[in-house]
Amino acid sequence: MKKTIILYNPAAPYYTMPLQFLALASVIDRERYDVKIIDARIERSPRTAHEKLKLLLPNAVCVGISVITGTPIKDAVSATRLVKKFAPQVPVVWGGWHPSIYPEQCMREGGADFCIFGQGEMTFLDLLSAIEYASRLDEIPGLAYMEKQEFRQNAERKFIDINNFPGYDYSLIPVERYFHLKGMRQIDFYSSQGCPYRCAFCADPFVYNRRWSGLKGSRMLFDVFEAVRTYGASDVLFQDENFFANKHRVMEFCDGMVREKGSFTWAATSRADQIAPLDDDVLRKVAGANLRKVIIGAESGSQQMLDFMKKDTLAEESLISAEKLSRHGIGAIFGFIVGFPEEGFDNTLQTLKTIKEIKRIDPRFEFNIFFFTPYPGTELFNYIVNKGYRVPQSLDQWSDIDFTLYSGYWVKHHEREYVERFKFYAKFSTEPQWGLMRPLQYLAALRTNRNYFDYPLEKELVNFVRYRVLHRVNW
Ligand code: B12
Ligand code: SF4
Repeated sequence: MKKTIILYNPAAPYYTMPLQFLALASVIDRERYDVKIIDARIERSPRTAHEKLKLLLPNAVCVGISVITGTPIKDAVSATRLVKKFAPQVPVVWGGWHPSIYPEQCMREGGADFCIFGQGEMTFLDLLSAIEYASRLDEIPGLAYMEKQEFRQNAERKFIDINNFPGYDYSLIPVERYFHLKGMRQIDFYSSQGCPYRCAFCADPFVYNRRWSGLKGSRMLFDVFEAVRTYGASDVLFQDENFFANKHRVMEFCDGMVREKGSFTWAATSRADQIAPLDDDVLRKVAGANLRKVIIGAESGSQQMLDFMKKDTLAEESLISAEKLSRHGIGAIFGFIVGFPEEGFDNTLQTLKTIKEIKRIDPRFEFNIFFFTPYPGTELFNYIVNKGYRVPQSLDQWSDIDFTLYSGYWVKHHEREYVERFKFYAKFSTEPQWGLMRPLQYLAALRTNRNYFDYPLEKELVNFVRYRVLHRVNW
């Protein structure tokens, strides 16, 4: 009987497909091992996920857990404890972004036996064979482990071009269940790894050392079409750090989409300085290849802040991108970050002004505003530590960072409240509304135009209906 490799994705209120496990599974010898993926995000409750985990343990060779910074850490720790309680002989391996940055903390405080840092495929494979044959651990690059209570971290593994890895086997996950939860037949796809840029708030330059590798255009086309055909998908969401990092590859994909008459739409990540310089011919081509939406890390409307965070873009590039995308009928989500220590509220206001200008160019464009969170492994994390700001110290404290509620303690209450109100009114005034909501929408537009957000009664009322009465998730 084949042994089982269990891959566990901790509970969190989202349901993108667990691509990290499809990546790991792609290199595992399936003649030899059964791969079982448990995604606690799509289970009825973490308890149901734990029950499934418990049932699989007797035949398990190891349990791999994927951990990103924030709330998922809590369930990663619970699942690890469960394994230790019911099958202490089964090693628990943590991989992903948090263990890549804090392997020692994840083992000492989280109970993991091994941590894999950086790209996971080959390190996991080597570790599996070391577990099976009790062979040496100190020769496996990319691995951290404990030896007689001592922390050991091996050398970094050489970054491998992802064209060397086989394609993903989506049959390992319940694709229809993800479609249902997403509310659309959307496949998540990962076509490149890493990123060549150096943004100071992002852990990518630390985890991948600014290396990047992308599937060649022809391979990407083949794998995407295969997944779309197999599952009858109508949309593809590229979850790459930076899909547009190589323009030539994007053009190859677009040519192929047109040639093969791909009828599905797609959305992908980008930067303002990648979209702004595109000329009309290129934009016509990507629009003709069914590009539905670009997710742009715009980050700030203030040049001073863009320079501070080493974004290496110009503030006006967001507006130029908006104008060009709108003209070619391509949708966009612009992401912004405010609330850096010492940002100064006038810089935040500059960002809000930019958002209004983007909305003026095309009211259908969406936006997100996040408060700066000092993610570990980033340049700005070190900067604020050196400046004497408090940051989480333990695994438990890292697990408390919540992605919508968190803002640095240095952000003044009234400034945070102003941004939250702006977010509500600017979104509400441009989203489709019906019936009784229409007069409120008119009021919201007036408020946004005049920057008047005092006494936000409509916000309270709408949120009461949305989250208390209709029980919608508050994003
Ligand atoms: C999809 C996605 C999401 C989804 C779901 C997250 C998930 N993974 O389930 C959503 C949209 C909900 C989301 C939300 C957020 N995300 Co997010 N997200 C991503 C994104 C774009 C893709 C993840 C993915 O599927 N990658 C593809 C796989 C193949 O790559 P991978 O995950 O890196 O896996 C490889 C290795 O890490 C390793 N590995 C990973 N897991 C494991 C497990 C084992 C056992 C082993 C051996 C190896 C291993 O091997 C894999 C193959 O090489 C990444 C960026 C990226 N492109 O990776 C950001 C990213 C993971 N998100 C990030 C952040 C910051 C967030 C938010 C906080 C954003 C925000 N400000 O609101 C929130 C909240 C997250 C939370 N705490 O709950 C950061 C994480 C930084 C960190 N220190 O943890 C990333 C890296 C973006 C970035 N560059 O900053 N996110
Ligand atoms: S924020 Fe985006 S562009 Fe900047 S380093 Fe991270 S992944 Fe790359």
